[in-house]
Amino acid sequence: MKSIDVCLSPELMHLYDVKDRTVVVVDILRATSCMVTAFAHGVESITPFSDLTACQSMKSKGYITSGERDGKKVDGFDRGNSPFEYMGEDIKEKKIAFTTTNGTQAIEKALGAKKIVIGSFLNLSSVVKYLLFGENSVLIICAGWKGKVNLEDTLFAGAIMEKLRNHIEADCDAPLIAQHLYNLAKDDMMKFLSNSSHVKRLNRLGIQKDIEFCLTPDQYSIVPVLDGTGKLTIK
Ligand code: 3SL
Repeated sequence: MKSIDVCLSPELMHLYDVKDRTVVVVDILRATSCMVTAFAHGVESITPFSDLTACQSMKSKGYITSGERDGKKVDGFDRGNSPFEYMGEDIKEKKIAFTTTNGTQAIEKALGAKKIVIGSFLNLSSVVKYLLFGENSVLIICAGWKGKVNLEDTLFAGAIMEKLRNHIEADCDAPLIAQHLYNLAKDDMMKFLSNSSHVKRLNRLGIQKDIEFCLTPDQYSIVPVLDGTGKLTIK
């Protein structure tokens, strides 16, 4: 039977060997939710960057540049990190260079995995199917916040665990913790997360509607996958 593990913070990645695993990177609020939304609206590719300058330099190569730090759009970038910025006709068939505080850093930590895919509640069932029919064991990397654990990414890991529970074995207790939390939260995730650190942070920025949207399951049926050249596509 395949197995599943959950890395609750990118700082714990040294504990995991990913070379034979499919890694799901998740940053519910909001990086991976934005990426999934962008692909659902016709973006050709997204190249993730951990570094702001490297990301911004892609502008001269014809990329849309997306830059977020501490929840805010970075000056000089074309877009920030709200899913509602990735729903227009103007992003169709475009290439995006993307950098965020935690999400794109977590993707970098996953390099070396057999496969790297992007997860969010918006494409939850598609990710579940992808993992179910794939041959590899799984690691979910929760992007967290600057090395610290967060609730919303853990809930997503729990949702995956809950849906795959009859098909996959937990490697350690992190998937079980996530699953328990998800089962407590699933009927009203907004309420469950109301005291969470990043929801409070985003509420201070006045982006309540982003939070509600990012917690809505199954809006899109796609799974972005990182290719050998470092870009995400949905081929
Ligand atoms: O950390 C990240 O990658 C972002 O998703 C954070 S924020 O939601 O834009 O604040």
